[in-house]
Amino acid sequence: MSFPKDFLWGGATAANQYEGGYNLGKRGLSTLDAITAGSFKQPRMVTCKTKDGKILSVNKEDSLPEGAVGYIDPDLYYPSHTATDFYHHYKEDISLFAQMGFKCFRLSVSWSRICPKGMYDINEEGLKFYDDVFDELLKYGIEPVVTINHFDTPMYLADHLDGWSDRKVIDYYLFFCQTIFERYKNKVKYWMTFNEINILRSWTQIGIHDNSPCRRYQALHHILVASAKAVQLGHQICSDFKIGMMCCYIPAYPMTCKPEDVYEAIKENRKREFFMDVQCKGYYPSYQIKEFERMGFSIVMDDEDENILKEGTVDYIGFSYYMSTVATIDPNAQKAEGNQITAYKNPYLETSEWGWAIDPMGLRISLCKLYERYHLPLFVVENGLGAIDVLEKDYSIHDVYRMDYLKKHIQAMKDAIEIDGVDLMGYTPWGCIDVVSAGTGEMKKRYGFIYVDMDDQGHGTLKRFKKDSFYWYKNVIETNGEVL
Ligand code: P53
Repeated sequence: MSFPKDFLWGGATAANQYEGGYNLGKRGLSTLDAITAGSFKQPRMVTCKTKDGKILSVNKEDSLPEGAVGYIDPDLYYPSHTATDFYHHYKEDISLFAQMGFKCFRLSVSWSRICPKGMYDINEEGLKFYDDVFDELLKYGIEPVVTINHFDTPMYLADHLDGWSDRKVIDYYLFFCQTIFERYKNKVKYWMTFNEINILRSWTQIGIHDNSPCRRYQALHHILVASAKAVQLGHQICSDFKIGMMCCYIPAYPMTCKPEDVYEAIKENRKREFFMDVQCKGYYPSYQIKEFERMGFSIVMDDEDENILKEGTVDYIGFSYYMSTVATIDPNAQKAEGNQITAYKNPYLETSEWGWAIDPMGLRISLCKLYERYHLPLFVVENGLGAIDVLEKDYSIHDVYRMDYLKKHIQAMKDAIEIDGVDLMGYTPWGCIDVVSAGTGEMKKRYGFIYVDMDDQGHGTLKRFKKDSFYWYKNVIETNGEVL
């Protein structure tokens, strides 16, 4: 047997893509409530109002004019507002997860549902909602795995403080953490402080108006400090808590064995490892300090920060794994086509319809690398294939491609455990039920074992249907990964 007996099989989601109910239960707005849907070619846009009252649409990756505030245009469609409506379907959905035999379920809590302004304000109705959700999970013996912050910033903080560029947000985040740690300490044991910390940027995710590297890294410093403080606080509140970090891990291979390409890959990988180094080792690595020097800026730090980072290292590494990438110094290398992140095309790999390179071996390589570098338990908290599914007349969905993708990735994890001796805690494939895509805002980029009837414009009955992969994954869990 290769997977440990208590291996956490499950699935993963996030509030802004799944929950909906954006204006229900006294919830405050989040920055993500102001981004529209896009597509493979067309970026998602933020709608905002400038200081002189003009309404603008800005690419969600770009900077916003100084002082602009989030604005919701009643004539536009914003996918987060209903998403796939976990808010009203949680009982039904959790019973479906239980049918698949989930041991755990990863979700994020919406900060502005619990603290509508993100400050020292508490919304009891919001807290109660997650109480009900956790109780429902525990009823079936499903362990909640909670991402404290998954890409969302309360809009109030973005509008009034310029989000995470303001150091005060550390205290607001800590207050939020304290509130949920105390409230849910008997229901939740597994936490992650920030989703995909290494790709956080821009107003929609961290509430900053100016995305220049200097401003971004300053905000990220505050986030790193907040994460370290949250780890310490969580352990004080409950010594049983397991608090992890979460990184978007896309390993970069050198395109050739030319030493310059190898070095290029080292540089590319540092973009992820920097965040892991700080959160797992407790200090800024020297290569990053040198990089900041060359960029001509230094992070503004408080005296206590060094110590906070040192004392607040994480218990485990959660990471998402979808694809790998390649690095080269050759400017003529073939560029990858995709909706984000990957730069060059790996000639040995096929890609998803959204251009993401499919690479199960890359998962094994990542598991080995990370385990050898950090010696911490690993948790694959996202993985999966975004694909277009067809709902047949008899409501079946034959998603062979998805089973094929997952099968190969599970085999890779198995090999990493069995042959390489990696310590792996669990596996929660992304969007175990269909959710809105983070990158494109589409519904048609689906990951789930459960189909949700909803289209890119937000039309549909929201009815749930089991895909073929539902029955397949149920069997994987039942046999603890022995039958793929
Ligand atoms: P979507 C880019 C690259 C890898 C992972 O992504 C990413 C992103 C951001 O789009 O995000 C994670 O929905 C993220 C989830 C997201 C999922 O991957 O663009 O943690 O919120 O939905 C899949 O296909």
